[in-house]
Amino acid sequence: MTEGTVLSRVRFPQDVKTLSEEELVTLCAEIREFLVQSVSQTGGHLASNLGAVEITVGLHRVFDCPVDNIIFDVGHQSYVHKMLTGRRERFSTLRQLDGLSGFQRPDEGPYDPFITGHASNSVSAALGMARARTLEGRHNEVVCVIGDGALTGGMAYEALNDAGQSGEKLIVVFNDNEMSIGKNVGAIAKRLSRMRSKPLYLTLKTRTKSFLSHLPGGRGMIRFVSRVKAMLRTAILKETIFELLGFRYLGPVDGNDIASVCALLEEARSYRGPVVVHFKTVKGRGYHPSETAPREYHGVSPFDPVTGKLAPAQKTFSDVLGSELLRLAQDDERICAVTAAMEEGTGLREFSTRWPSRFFDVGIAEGHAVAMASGMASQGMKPVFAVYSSFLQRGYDQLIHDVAIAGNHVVFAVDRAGLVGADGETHQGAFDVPYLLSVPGMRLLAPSSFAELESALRKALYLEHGPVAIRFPRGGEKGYTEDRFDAPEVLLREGGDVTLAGYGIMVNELLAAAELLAAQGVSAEIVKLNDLTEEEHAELFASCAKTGRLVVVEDCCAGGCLGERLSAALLRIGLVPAFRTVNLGQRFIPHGKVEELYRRYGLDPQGIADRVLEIMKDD
Ligand SMILES: Cc1ncc(C[n+]2csc(CCOP(=O)(O)OP(=O)(O)O)c2C)c(N)n1
Repeated sequence: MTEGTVLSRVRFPQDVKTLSEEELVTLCAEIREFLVQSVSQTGGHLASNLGAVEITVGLHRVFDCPVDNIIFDVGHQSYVHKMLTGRRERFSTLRQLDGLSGFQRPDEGPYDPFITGHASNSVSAALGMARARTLEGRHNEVVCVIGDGALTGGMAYEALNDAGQSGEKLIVVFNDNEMSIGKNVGAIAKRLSRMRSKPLYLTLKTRTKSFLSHLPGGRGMIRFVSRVKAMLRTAILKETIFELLGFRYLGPVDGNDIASVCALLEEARSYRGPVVVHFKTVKGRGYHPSETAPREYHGVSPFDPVTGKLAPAQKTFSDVLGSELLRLAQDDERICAVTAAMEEGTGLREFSTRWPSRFFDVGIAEGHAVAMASGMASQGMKPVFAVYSSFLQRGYDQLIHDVAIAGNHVVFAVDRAGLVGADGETHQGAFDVPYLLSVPGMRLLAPSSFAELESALRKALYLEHGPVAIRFPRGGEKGYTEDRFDAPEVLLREGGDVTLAGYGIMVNELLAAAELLAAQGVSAEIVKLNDLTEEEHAELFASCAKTGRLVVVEDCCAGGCLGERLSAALLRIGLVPAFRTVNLGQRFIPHGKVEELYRRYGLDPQGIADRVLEIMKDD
């Protein structure tokens, strides 16, 4: 599609620098067309990238990557950056196994200076790089691009606070579209949008800007006018939060106007210390379906680019969590739902409209969410914090310090536990089992079906005390749809040759593996574990004593997995079956389809069966 276009001539940042201003405008339009076509095939983060086209083109016009470092916060909006840094031809592989990542990854080349995926760390990383640059006497620029959503995360303020007094030359590009995944929340977002709407602070009109930029010395005039505007703003509106923190503040300017973007970035480049450049952008810009429904097009599966029609959603574990919580909240006014900017993803949308006073979106602030929920619990409320497994990593200290030591009754609905697929390393829920099992007093439940998730939620809210986590996977249930959650462990299938133990969604792989083994004359017994914290394993140990062989299958990392605990427990009672674990190992799991990853890492039925046959050979 790109032949004969401006885009076809642009492969690397230096190509952006040779274009005329008109060609830059054309380039931005062609990039949008490419993005829509490409993401409609692979799926990915569409709306965020469409909104950041001009900012990214402007950055590559003004700065010199890879000598200059550009870090995109979260990195979900780095597609245009990838296109302009030699990776456009690989876009059909985006988020596919062994293909391009949907986030920045240093192993894709020198243009991605830092790993990204979790929000609000870009200012910290950029400041670290700036300090290293200064210590080594280099003179390259360090730039980070951060959205207003990511700016709800406390880590960003810790970094701004540090950077503001550091004197380091650092450029923070603030991409303000007033959206996180959904509507952005919080006092700072409100204040910034109020500031944007004051007529005095609106950018120069595009026509004036392009008129000025065509005059000799016009760019200097643009810089002069923006400086005067900044002074006026400071005089009338007082300081922005950025100025209070020690940054020079430029903007706000229309971030979807390439001439304004380039002019302001050039100005930022000319300053010595830390600078914030504030761009106002439209999420989903330039593609009608995403511009009118940016929340729905934040992250998409493959879709029809002509109509924009998205595939109908399948029922997921998140939906079930949301609907059961809604139902329980009807009869119990103590139930509250907490999310860290993931209302949609965690199935809480309906809850938020039905019970707005008991719904709390705290922004991308998982640590705060955990401590806040614990505060509620300390006063007798029943908070349920619905959070992705990998994002709860951010709240680990709060989990121990603010919840577990006091034993407050907070329920953690740990969504996206296990492999999530296309988002890759940063998002795989590979660590929750070890990090939750290690917390004293924590209960960890692992339902395998929709019905069991409902039972687990009721159990967590009404039969347990202290912190309780329920881990469940991304997507929907598979063949196993029963509800056998009334005991800590259950015998799912009888057999005499080997015991297979597992939990959650992996139970489906165990059942299929048992069928494969049966075809080879091996009879497998399956013990399904519902409560991973339970220390009594009457059923499991009896099974091991019978078969003399145990294989524990888990969709979590190896270190600290349940298999390790079970092997220690078996040793303690002097029962020593032939033993193997099947899990994700001590590695970071890349992006790809979950089934492909199961296959690659031996968690699919064949992989499990092979492991069993291996221990049978040991006899
Ligand atoms: C720690 C963490 N929590 C949650 C998320 C999920 N997440 C990805 S993008 C996003 C919204 C980011 O909003 P913003 O920074 O404004 O970028 P935009 O998509 O609007 O361009 C969220 C909540 C994440 N990546 N990291």
